[in-house]
Amino acid sequence: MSDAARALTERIRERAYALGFDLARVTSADPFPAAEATLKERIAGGLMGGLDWFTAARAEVSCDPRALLPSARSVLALGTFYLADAPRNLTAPGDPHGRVSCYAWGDDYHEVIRQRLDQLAAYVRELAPPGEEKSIVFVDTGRMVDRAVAQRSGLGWYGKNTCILTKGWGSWVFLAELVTSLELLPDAPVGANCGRCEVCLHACPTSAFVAPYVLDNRRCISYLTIELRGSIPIELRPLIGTHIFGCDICQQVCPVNQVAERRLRAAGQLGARGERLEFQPRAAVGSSPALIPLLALDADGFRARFRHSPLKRAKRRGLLRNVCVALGNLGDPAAVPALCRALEEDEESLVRGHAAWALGRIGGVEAHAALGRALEHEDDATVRQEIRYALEMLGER
Ligand code: B12
Repeated sequence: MSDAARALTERIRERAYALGFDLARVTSADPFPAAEATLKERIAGGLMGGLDWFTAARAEVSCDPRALLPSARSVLALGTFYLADAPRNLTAPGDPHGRVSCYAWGDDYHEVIRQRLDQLAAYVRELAPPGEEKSIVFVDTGRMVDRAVAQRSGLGWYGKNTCILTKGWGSWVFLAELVTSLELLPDAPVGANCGRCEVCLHACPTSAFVAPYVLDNRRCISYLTIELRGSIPIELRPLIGTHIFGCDICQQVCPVNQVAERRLRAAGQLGARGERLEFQPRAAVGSSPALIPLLALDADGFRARFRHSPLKRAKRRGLLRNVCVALGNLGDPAAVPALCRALEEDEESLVRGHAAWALGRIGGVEAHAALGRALEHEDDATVRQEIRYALEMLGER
């Protein structure tokens, strides 16, 4: 590796830090055969169930940087710390609140990081002789296997919960990449691992970990509350608790994260003064939003409230479905009038069906009456089935 490549790598790394990235490591643009084999195995085994876009063909492309940029020589792996301090649950009797995963409290990271990546790519272009450099950037949605890149570049190591853990920031980092035709100096992977610790595997309320490093997507609360478009399987609903968008449990219980959080707090990088403004809870989202008002959101209200927030991904129908499940799990009778309105008036059958389930869980005279009324005029077969199930739940009490 020439001194010029070494110097170039350092300049790009420095600029990445100056732009707000917290970690920047380099790996070659060689393929990731082990990741490709794992991805294909998981897809074939149904563990990526529900993510129809995650096909074997996609796995091949995402594990080969040169399939994405034929002239690629290096990949710059980038990490951005996002944890912020905020009350996680504000629920009080008569005022039920839900939980939002902390990656979604602030501005949408895709937008924030994309801007920084574009600035970094422009800088890299300036450094290279005209016409000689090509690069592409990725954050999350791109066809790049983010965690495998992070692991090989030494940005972090695989935790048993499948998240990439880093020395300074725990797993509270977003991953992104710049794939470039420039020759940069590669870093070595880190030797760390989870040892005998399996805390995360046992903490998952839905038992989504089939084994260490193996997640069954179909049981993960993050999938169920963000990516799943249809009905949440009835047997999993009680296990979701008050999560209305994503879940952090397998990260919160991780001892590596707990040590990192304590260290960051002591160093003033976590807590009132040290946090990144962009990932602080937005007023419209917060870390623990009141649930009853969310049920009253119409399409325009939803768009306005979640415009630059990751929550928009769930769409109105998905978020209100989750709100119903959380209210059913909390069992607070204060939610009954709003749930009755959702059952009888919401335009989305998905929301009406989950409102029925929640009313069945909470019970009471008003809930019972609304379910009976709805059964008389509901046309949708799935919602009718949900209502009958809810009435059965009430009958069993
Ligand atoms: C699909 C997806 C999901 C799916 C998960 C499906 C799945 N089983 O992976 C769902 C919607 C459930 C999800 C949830 C979450 N996600 Co997501 N997700 C992705 C996405 C788009 C692809 C991930 C992927 O390739 N999965 C395929 C599986 C097979 O990969 P894997 O689990 O990493 O498998 C590797 C390891 O298991 C390892 N391995 C296998 N066996 C063994 C054995 C040993 C001994 C070792 C050491 C390693 C090892 O090799 C595999 C291949 O690399 C990436 C973005 C991207 N473009 O990469 C973000 C990404 C992984 N998600 C991210 C985040 C933040 C989350 C959530 C924390 C969000 C939340 N709070 O709700 C949760 C975490 C859940 C969890 N424990 O993984 C971050 C993770 C950052 C990090 N520090 O790791 C990413 C990288 C997005 C980003 N750009 O920042 N996600």
